[in-house]
Amino acid sequence: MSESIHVDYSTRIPNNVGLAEDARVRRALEKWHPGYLDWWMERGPDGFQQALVYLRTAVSVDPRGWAVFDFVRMPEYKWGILLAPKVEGRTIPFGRHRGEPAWQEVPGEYRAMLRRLIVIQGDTEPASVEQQRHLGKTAPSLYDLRNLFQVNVEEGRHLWAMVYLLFKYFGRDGREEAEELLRRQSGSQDAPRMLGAFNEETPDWLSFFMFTFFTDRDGKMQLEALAQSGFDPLSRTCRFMLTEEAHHMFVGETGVGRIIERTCQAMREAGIDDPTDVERVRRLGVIDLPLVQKKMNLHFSLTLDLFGSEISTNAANAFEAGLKGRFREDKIDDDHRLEHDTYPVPRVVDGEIRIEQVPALTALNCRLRDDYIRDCQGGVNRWNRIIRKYGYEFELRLPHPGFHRKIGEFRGHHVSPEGKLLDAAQWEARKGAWLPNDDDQAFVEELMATPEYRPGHYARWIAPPKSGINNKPGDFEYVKLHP
Ligand code: BYC
Ligand code: FE
Ligand code: FE
Repeated sequence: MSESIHVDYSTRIPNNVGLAEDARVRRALEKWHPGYLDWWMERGPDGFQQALVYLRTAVSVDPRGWAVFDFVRMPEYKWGILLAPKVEGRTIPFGRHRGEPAWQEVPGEYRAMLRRLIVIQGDTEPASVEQQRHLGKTAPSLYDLRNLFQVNVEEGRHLWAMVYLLFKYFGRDGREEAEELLRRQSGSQDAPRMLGAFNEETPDWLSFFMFTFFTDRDGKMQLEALAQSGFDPLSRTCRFMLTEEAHHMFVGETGVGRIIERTCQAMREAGIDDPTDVERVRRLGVIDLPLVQKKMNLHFSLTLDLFGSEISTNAANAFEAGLKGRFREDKIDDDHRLEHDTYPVPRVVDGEIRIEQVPALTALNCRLRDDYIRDCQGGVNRWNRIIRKYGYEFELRLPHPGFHRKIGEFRGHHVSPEGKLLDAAQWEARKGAWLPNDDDQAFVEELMATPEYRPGHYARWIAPPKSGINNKPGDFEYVKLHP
């Protein structure tokens, strides 16, 4: 069996890429596998490796029925290699090779650039698992615990997806990169993960939900851009990864939404009319909306840094080469070469923020970021609807893109959430009102200190979900902790 929409389980590594007939790549992956399992045991979910978790596993790449659900011990999860079906006659959709047949092998002249994109993508996947490894101990319910682990095993699978490309298409240096992906570690001094946000902590469940809402959504945008790639195996890999990514953002959006819901309910019950009366709200044992805003400010700004500099020759080169496109490139009506176009980019010039027209090719990171912000706004609007439903005036707002940035045009500047340039003293004086401060973090961690592991029960700071996973009833035991 070679390429198919069904997954071959006859080899140790489930796949639809014909691994049974590809001894070279199969052996390379089998050699890498034990190191991966060691990584999973040492840096994956801490304390739950024996638990039986109700997980979905990909069994096909057919969008209508690609998953089965069953109880699985996480180290025994079937991390498979799945590519979306080949599109016959696909051509390179953009850049200087536009219209030529899509590459089935690595184009020699772009090898280094392509490998770098794959390695960076691969590096983020295990990083997020490392960042989330302690969260099981404070889970607000078995439902949420299960969702955390679902996200974790799928991020593990995303690492496999990139490692497959490295083994299959890059030979010796690909193998070395695959080893390095297991060696670097989130937050490490000597060997940190490659991108900034993936070395930050995910210390509590509010951060986890914000991370899956904001940072996994960067994953979605980057995968969308790589799914347009003229290098067909990368495109097909990313297209299948995107089907999984949707659930990660669901976890984030509904997680934050359920926290907001619970807070509003509790405030109503207690007769609180002012949601900014933080002390009173916190005494109810729920998370105040101003703190939701602060966590949002933090995770949004950390994630914007993941788009790289607004003006970037790397991005221009990757586009011209046909390796990384724009969001929904195939739906955009233009010449897909961009040699004569411009794009508006906000920059700090002479002490003020101005919009400047810059060559569209170099502004591609900014454009993807803008598409990302629009995508985020949809979810934020749905959160605000929950608040309004309870009759509160409070509105959550995405901060200005210049707020709290370490990469790109705003690096080294201080910008308020409203988009005002500040001096260092003003920033220092106000930042505790805009980002979670020590007191906020201590409050959250104390509130969430005790997990809720009884089936059908939820911690008091979060509302139950509207429906169960795979239509399971409310008291379903999603994780059997001591099977
Ligand atoms: N931190 O021209 P520049 C996901 C470096 S998330 C540290 O500004 P470029 C997921 C950059 O590497 C999606 N360094 O930017 C989510 C370069 O260094 P070198 C991950 C940074 O290259 C949740 C220099 O600055 N996938 O999947 O156009 C859970 C100048 O670069 C950062 C991808 O990102 C940073 N934030 O864009 C699990 C897709 N930003 O080479 C998973 C692949 C920039 O000069 N990556 N630098 O030493 C890319 O497309 C691009 O590399 C980036 C950066 C968009 C990341
Ligand atoms: Fe991922
Ligand atoms: Fe994800």
